[in-house]
Amino acid sequence: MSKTKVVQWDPADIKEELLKKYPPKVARKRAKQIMINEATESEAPPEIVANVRTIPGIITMRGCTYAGCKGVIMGPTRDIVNITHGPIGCGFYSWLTRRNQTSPGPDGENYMTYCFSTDMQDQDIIFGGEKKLEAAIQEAYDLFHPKGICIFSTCPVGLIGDDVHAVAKKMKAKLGDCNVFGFSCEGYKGVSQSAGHHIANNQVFTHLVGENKEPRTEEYKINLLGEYNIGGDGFEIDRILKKCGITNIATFSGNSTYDQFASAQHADLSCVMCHRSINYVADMLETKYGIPWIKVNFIGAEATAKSLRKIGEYFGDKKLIDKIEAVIAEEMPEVEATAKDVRSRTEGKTAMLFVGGSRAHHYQELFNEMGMKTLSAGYEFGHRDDYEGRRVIPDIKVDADSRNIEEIEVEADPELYSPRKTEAEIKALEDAGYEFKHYDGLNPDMDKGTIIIDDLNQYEAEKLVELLKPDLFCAGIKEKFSIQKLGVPLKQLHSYDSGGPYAGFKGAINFYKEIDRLVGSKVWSYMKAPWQENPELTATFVWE
Ligand code: CFM
Repeated sequence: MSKTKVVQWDPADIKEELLKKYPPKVARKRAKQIMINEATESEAPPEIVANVRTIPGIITMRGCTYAGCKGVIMGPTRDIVNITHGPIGCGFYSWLTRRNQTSPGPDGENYMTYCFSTDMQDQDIIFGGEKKLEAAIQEAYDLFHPKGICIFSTCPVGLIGDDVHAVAKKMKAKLGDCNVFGFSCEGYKGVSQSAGHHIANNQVFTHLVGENKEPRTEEYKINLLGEYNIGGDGFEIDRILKKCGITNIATFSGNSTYDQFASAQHADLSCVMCHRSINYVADMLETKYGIPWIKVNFIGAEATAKSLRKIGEYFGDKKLIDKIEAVIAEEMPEVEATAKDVRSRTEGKTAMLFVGGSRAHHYQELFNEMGMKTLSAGYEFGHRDDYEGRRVIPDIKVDADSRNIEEIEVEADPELYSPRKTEAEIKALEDAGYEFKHYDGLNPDMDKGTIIIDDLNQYEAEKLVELLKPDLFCAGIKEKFSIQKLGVPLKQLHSYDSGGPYAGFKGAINFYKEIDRLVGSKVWSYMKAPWQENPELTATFVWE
């Protein structure tokens, strides 16, 4: 049975359909988070409401602040012991589910396979959990002697008032050779995991960055910010960087080590992959140490080549530029051959992408390379700048929820601040079209008339699929099976299902092949859910 596309829908009708079932107040709020790209109704580009609370009762795709801090930012670091202070479920469900891969390296240190938790019980909630936390830190130290121990607060910790920072300070002093610090990243602290990113970035910058003073003598030193090595993406990017002769001092934080964070101030350029989760660190590194930052994207072969060239142009050294061109020339033929092969089958197919804060944008590069069209996309927790570009940052309203997240004061370091380029050098680059601290966001890269939706929910996801019948839906595990039951394949762009890497050149090849198979398979459309085949089940109460 072939699927027929509903072509008669116009985006305004789709939006209306999505909102139709809501009570008026909910519909009014959601209407501001559903936008028709380049809407014709107004001259100015339309604004989207983002980073606001999910309406109670709605089944959101979002995660919590603890997940953003522990799971996303600190979780991928392999030689820091990450202790969850809270009930066991919080630690267990944030343990290895994100597929951030690690490779131990010559030191052999890798705590990724352990799940550390204080396993709070009722009595800890009543009498306080600080003593238990102290004991857990001591136990972890005695067993592993790690360079660092991080403590993550879950909801009950904030509710009962355990002071994780005081415990961390006390234990740091007691242990002497282990950096212990904590995060007030209770799950409820912000409207989504985005708040957790900010909290994590602030603490890492305060307690860790800059600690290793040992000078670095390598050439072309960069930091790679916002790359978390999901499915081995970071390994592929590191392979390419190494081949080009670029030194990656610190990745924040895929397969990273304590020492990488501690040495980040030695880099001469910060390259930001995931703008949402880490732009704070890029800004702080610039303010304190004088390291400029650029936006890069290693998702998509063309985007990878472009990002490498951007790094080359920054250093401006012919040796590096030539090497980068040689690497691109060597890697691209296989990519192009695979793209050409799959395109005969993928051209014109349609996709929808709803992922956290970056991937709903970045992955459109790969779909474009396959000739596929993105009908609708959005972030779970992106901010307006991730949609509309950084130019809107000064206009973003700071609400009570954002004010709840600590802003730290960063100043130029009296000894270590040294601008990597003179003002004249920066100006010359900018005059030639080079963009520092620049991100245009998702909207300009999407076609006119496509539908951009912030904080999509279960109901709207199913409705969208029903109305637009895409060939592929990209989201996460929570959405996977409900969408597939509608007959549409779902590719997980958080964990990559069991696949990856998808970054860089080899990753692009992997992605083309996998998506080709997914959109070419009719298996999901053959499936019938029991309720589609049989009349609705009825039942009666026993007393009737
Ligand atoms: Fe950045 Fe990420 Fe993402 Fe993100 Fe995430 Fe992730 Fe994501 Mo899942 S840091 S915003 S909080 S790119 S875990 S590796 S896939 S929602 S789009």
